Amino acid sequence: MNEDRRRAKHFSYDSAKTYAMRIIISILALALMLLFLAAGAPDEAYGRVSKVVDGDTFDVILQDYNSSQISEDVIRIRLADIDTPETRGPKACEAGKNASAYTRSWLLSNYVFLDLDDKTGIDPYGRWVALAYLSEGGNPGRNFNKMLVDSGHAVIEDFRNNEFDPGSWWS
Ligand SMILES: [Ca+2]
Ligand SMILES: [Ca+2]
Ligand SMILES: [Ca+2]
Repeated sequence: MNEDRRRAKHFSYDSAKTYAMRIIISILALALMLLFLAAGAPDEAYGRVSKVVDGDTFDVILQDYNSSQISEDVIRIRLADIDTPETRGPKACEAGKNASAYTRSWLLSNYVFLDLDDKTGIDPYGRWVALAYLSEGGNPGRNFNKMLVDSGHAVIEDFRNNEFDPGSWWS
């Protein structure tokens, strides 16, 4: 083999290696992106809880948001895929009051990060369906929907028409 041919062979081996590297990097980037999408977006809105209506419903004074669908400064949140006992009407009970007290103690006057439901948005009662995360060190911390279930104040009620999957909260 003369010198030129040897160099040519060497070159094609190197470029094949580079090409393979590029493919691997692309696959890794795609996997990361999918992971990010699956993990949700806890920073779609951020604000301070001004009122707790009951265990799974409260108002947030928005400080920041990146959803073009929001047009108000104060939005009502209905925590997604869970249900706390009632505090009003014929089904009102002590457990409903306890759930409200739990939510009030964790959230009232505190800041929350919100992952709003991109599929259903505002429900028929004018409430944003969402996951709420405690603000911990200025970042999205614990999933409050999950905390309500773990503390026994709420049960899972998985609506299939929204973007959330409660099964993933414990994985
Ligand atoms: Ca309820
Ligand atoms: Ca979302
Ligand atoms: Ca769901």
